[in-house]
Amino acid sequence: MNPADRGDVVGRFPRSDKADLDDAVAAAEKAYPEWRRTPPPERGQIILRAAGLLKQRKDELARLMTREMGKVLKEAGGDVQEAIDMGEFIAGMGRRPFGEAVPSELRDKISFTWREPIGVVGCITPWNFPIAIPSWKVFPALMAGNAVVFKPAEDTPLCALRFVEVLAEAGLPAGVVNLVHGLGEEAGGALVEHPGVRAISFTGSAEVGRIIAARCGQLLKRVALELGGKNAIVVMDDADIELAVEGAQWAAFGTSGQRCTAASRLIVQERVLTDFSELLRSRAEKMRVGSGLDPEVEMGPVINRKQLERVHSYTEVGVAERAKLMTGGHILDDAAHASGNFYAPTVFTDVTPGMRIAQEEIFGPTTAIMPVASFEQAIEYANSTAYGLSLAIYTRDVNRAFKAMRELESGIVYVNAPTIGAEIQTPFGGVKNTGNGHREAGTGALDEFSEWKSIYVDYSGRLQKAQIDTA
Ligand code: UN1
Repeated sequence: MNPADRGDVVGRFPRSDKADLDDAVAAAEKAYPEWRRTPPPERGQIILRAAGLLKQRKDELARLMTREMGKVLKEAGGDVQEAIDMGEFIAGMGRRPFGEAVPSELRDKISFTWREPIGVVGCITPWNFPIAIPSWKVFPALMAGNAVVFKPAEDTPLCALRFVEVLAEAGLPAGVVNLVHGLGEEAGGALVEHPGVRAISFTGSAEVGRIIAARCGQLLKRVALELGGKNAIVVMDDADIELAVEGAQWAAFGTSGQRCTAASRLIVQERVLTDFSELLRSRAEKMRVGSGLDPEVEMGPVINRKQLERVHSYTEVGVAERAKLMTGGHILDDAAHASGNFYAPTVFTDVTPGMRIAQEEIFGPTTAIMPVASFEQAIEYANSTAYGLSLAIYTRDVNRAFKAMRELESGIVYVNAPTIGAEIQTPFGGVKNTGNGHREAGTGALDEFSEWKSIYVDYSGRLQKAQIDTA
């Protein structure tokens, strides 16, 4: 259903079960040996063609995405663009070194490494970046020579289908990527359990990530997790305040706050607190909320009714915790909004680190201003959550900026830019409960999806003993 208009049915999709999943894995296992032997430059050609098709269809896919999951058209275009970028970037990897030549300690002996695929890998993706995130997983998995079973979120099956159609049209052999729709517990669970699937790459909530990690632990399966965030923007009193407010608005309310990189905390030094808060309030109150297909609209709906209620429940939590509600805090149910899942841009202030609204990921258009006295306190607050994905600082003091880069506990740090907007050529991921140490995209994009093989060749014609003959 279109989250901006629940009467608009976007499509009907199968609720696949274990039997469908078994078929998908069987198809992947069948296609794998041939794909594994396909030279990486040839794999790259297919990925590059897929990126080209995404480029041709960017506008059409963006419209479909907006209708399916709600983000405004410009952002949906950005989502498709991120997949195009990823495709072009990964395609080029097919002609780059796939290993290292390593000196041996012995004469007439050489060692080298190469990457090998893992086998059949499972990719489980969320609805908030319904084309970009699949591209971060599926393109590198393919480049590394794996076959894929792809289980997208049940809220965005159509974007996933279009993405896979593009791969087929680009010439990917049948069975190399297999799409399975359905629910997390059912289709996703069967994917995690399947003995033929050697690795799982999951982006979603920390709650589900924990369950998947526990199962993969028992099954000794590789698992890469990209989980939640409770990202913050620190605003120092020497910052360009208008720039900081503009950044905060974009990071808090872009994609209706439904990014794992969204700025749900704004840590502001006392001297600029009033100016910052008032400017943000007035910007939030002027935001046009509605269908993302309308070019005038700045913020779309949240994904579904359940999530809308969850977002509102956090407003109630914040009020009960005695945070001060500055603006928003309600479901928009006037005639223009009643048929969609719309929430008013919401700003709390006087928030302290112990409050739940300062600790838990809300995944909606709610942000919390936290006043601080000093730079040191700001860093302490920024690091005071279980997550560590994206943190930002606005300051014109170069010493503070560099100290922040070192002290902020997150996989991504921004200086004078908001917490959202990572580019695919840089590693993406976080520390602490945001994940389990893996990164997506960037120059290490293939790491998640490949095994290193170390090869030694002794051409001396005699037995040489490492560690012993060298003494
Ligand atoms: C996400 O929300 O899961 O940095 C990904 C960003 C985007 C990706 C967000 N490029 O905000």
